[in-house]
Amino acid sequence: HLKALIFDVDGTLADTEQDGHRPAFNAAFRDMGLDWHWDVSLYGELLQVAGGKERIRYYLETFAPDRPPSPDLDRFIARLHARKTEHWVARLERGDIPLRPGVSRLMASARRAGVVLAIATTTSMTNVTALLRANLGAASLDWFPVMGAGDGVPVKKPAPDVYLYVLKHLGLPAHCCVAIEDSAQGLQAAQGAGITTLITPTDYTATDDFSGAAAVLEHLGEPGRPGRVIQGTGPE
Ligand code: XBP
Ligand code: MG
Repeated sequence: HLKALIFDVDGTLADTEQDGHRPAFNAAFRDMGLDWHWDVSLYGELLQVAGGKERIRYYLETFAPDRPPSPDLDRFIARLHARKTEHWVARLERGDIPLRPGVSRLMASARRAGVVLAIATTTSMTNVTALLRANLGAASLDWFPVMGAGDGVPVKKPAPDVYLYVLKHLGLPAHCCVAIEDSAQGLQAAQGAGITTLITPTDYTATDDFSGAAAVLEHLGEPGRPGRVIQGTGPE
């Protein structure tokens, strides 16, 4: 019996990466006088690393651009990432990042059916609340009694920590919940917590390995715009 729907955020609620997070990172680089630029294809590679701060660190280590002048790398990354978050929130507040098809409708019908909504994301609480507020209004924050965010758990996705955190705080066993994700990292995290997972991929994650997903759907559908079933039989 379904008791809770647990939503990933980036890629699942909205197609946030290419025209949201990516330009926000680039704007932060400019602000801090760095001549780095993450184009669409490089960003696709960097998405293998979940978490913005972790992604910056990986970029530094792998592509070895000039090391930042600061002797304290952690502080430098934190400052750069905070700047990126400001750009991201500004972009959301301009209404630049809409929800994907069917997201709002599914949330509404789940709520009517008494199914609890929750969030399990790698991004920060600031970013989640800004996305929800911008698209669904401030009252929507009350629809989610439990929100698990990246910095609130020891290890980010693909580790199951954030899903285990959400299950614990919902007080529900995994078999009463369904997770909705867009990436292989997210799928692994949800599966690691024993949760049945539905996938709606984005352009960046279209070629990910989704074996083990209950179904892979083009999107969550909208009246007159049914989502194509890519793998599996689709939701029953
Ligand atoms: C999304 C992420 C995030 C965003 C950037 O993963 O990996 O890092 O790209 O957000 P998921 P921050 O969809 O699995 O939650 O810069 O705030 O980390
Ligand atoms: Mg995602």
